[in-house]
Amino acid sequence: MPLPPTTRTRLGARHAVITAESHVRTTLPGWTSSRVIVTVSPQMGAGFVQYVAEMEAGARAGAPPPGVERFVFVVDGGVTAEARGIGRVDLGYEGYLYAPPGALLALVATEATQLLIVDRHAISVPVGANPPAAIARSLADVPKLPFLGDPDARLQTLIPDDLGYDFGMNVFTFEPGACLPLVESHYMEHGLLFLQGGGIYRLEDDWYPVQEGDQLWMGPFCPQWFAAVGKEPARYLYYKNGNRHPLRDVTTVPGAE
Ligand code: UGY
Ligand code: MN
Repeated sequence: MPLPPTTRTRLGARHAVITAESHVRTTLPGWTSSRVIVTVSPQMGAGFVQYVAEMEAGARAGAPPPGVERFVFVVDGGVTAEARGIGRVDLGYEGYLYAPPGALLALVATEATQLLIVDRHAISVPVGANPPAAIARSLADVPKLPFLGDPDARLQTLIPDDLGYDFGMNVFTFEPGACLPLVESHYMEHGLLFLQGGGIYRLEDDWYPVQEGDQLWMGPFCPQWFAAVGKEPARYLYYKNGNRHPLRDVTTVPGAE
């Protein structure tokens, strides 16, 4: 009898590791010729949805639900996007787009394409702040800045650190052996995709080997630390909510009350 299959996927109280061998594909309303793999969602306690979309050439993305803002990152392939404020733009490898609620008019794959998408309910903009504007850019054009003074751990900030935006998307690049300078614990959540290389991630009291293609969820206050292991830099893309009072940006982790 064949042994049952195994997986590196793990679900903890305030974190998750989701790896490729456990992916299950589905469809979402409005998407054509596409399959999606939802890896982070409110069903596990998260305050946002993260998913991979696999699109055939010519496939169209469904519109975000009302009141939902969207971040799109091209992992592979390319898309043509149309959004209020930026018109029509082409996004290639590691191009990205942010669209506030109601701003994304079209997203069409120009070839076989894989996207990483984050959707979340937008929280109203504080009095005095500017409303968020759509953004389309290439990751290669975003400066890499040392994180807390460490030139071997560099951060790219994809969405402006401006009160109009209620979340950020960043890319961290760690040279082999570099690590986070502290075990962080914060009310903000993360959704994460490894783009390159790998290392060891501490999440709560568990330690995981992680590599390209793996996705993580870190819920509120999940203790977290990372060290890059291997002969190439480790790079990851991550979501982080912020810029809103925590009473207006509440994530409910099941069983945490
Ligand atoms: O921005 C952050 O909180 C980041 N340093 N966290 C992380 O990489 N796990
Ligand atoms: Mn963090």
